[in-house]
Amino acid sequence: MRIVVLAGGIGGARFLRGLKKAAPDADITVIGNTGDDIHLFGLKVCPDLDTVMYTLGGGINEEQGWGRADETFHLKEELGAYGVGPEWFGLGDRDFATHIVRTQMIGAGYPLSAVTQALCDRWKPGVRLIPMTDDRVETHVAVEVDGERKAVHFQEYWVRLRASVPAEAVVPVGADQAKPAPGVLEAIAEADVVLFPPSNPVVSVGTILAVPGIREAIAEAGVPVVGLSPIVGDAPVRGMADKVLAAVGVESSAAAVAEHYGSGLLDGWLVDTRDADAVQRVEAAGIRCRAVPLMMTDVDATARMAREALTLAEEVR
Ligand code: GDP
Ligand code: FO1
Ligand code: CA
Repeated sequence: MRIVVLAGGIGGARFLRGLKKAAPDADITVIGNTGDDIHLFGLKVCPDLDTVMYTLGGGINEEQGWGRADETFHLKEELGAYGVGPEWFGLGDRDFATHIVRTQMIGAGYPLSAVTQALCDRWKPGVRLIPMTDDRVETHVAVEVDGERKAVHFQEYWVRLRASVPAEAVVPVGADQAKPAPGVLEAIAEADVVLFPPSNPVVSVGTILAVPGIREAIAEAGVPVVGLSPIVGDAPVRGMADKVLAAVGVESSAAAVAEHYGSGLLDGWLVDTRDADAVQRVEAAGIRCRAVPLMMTDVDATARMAREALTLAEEVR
C-alpha cells in the first residue's frame, strides 16, 4: 500500500511513528512543511523536516519533541558572548551540524529535496521524506504590537512571542510562486490513500496545501483522504494552533477544522472520543466521521489511531 502523509513537525512526526508500526509493509511518502524554515547565522534551518527526520531516525529530544537528544549549547553561548543572536531560538551543537551540511549542499547547488534525501541517508527514517517545495517559502504572521501592525517570521511569532499577541493574518510568503518539489505530485498521483496527521491545519498542512498544484493533485487522485483532528476538547493538544485558527476565522474545534478542509478535500475525519458530539456535524458537511481515542501517549496508542484512519479510508473508498 502506498500512503502519502502531509506532515508538520511534532504532531506529524509522532503520528508517523505510529503509522509505521500499524502498516510496516506500506510505502510511506511524507510531504513536509517548509514554511517554518528560517535562515539564522547564514544557515538554513528546517524545523519540521528535521523533527520528522530525527523522530523517525531515533535522534529526537523526546520530552521537547524538537531538537536533538543529548544536546549541548556551547556554540549558541559563544555566539551570545559576541552579542550575536537571536537568543530566543535554541539551536544546539548537534543540531547545528545538520544546518551546516544542509546549507553547504544548497550552496553547492543541490535542491532542498536532494539535501533532505542526503540527510536521511544518515537517519534512515523508514519513509521517503520530501519537502513540499524546493523554493523558498516563509510563513509570516501579521501582528499588532504596541499599536503598531507588523509582520514577523513565524518562528518569531511562535517561539519568541509564544503566540501571545493575536495573529491578524498568516501568510505563507512565496507559496504562490512555489512549485511542488520533484516527486511530490507523482507520489500523490500514485497513492492509495492520503492522510492528514494531527498536524497544525493552518501553519503545517495549510502551508503545504498552499503550494499550487498540491491541493489539486490530492483532489484529482481519486483516493481516500482521511485526517485526524489536532484539536481535542476544543483546544490543541499541544502548542497554540487555536491562535492561528482564529487568524483564518476558524473556531478551535474538531468539527470546525474538518469543515475548514471541506468535503472537496477530505473524505474522512477522526475526532477524539471526547468530541463524539462533533460526528454529526462533520457528517452533515459530507465528511465521514468516527470518534476514537486520539491521544498519542505512546507508539501503540498512535498505531491504533493510524489503523483507525486506514480503516476509515477503506470505508470511504
Ligand atoms: P509542529 O510543526 O511541531 O507544530 O507540529 P504539527 O503541525 O505536526 O502538529 C502540531 C499539532 O499536533 C498541534 O496542533 C497539536 O494539537 C497536535 N497534537 C500533538 N499531540 C497530539 C496528540 O497526542 N493527539 C492529537 N490529536 N493531536 C496532537
Ligand atoms: N521551539 C521552541 O519553542 N523554542 C526553540 O528555541 C526552538 C528551537 C528549535 C531549533 C531547531 C528546530 O528544528 C526546532 C526548534 N523549535 C523550537 C521548534 C520549532 O521551531 C517549532 O515548534 C515549530 O516550528 C512549530 O511548528
Ligand atoms: Ca511546524
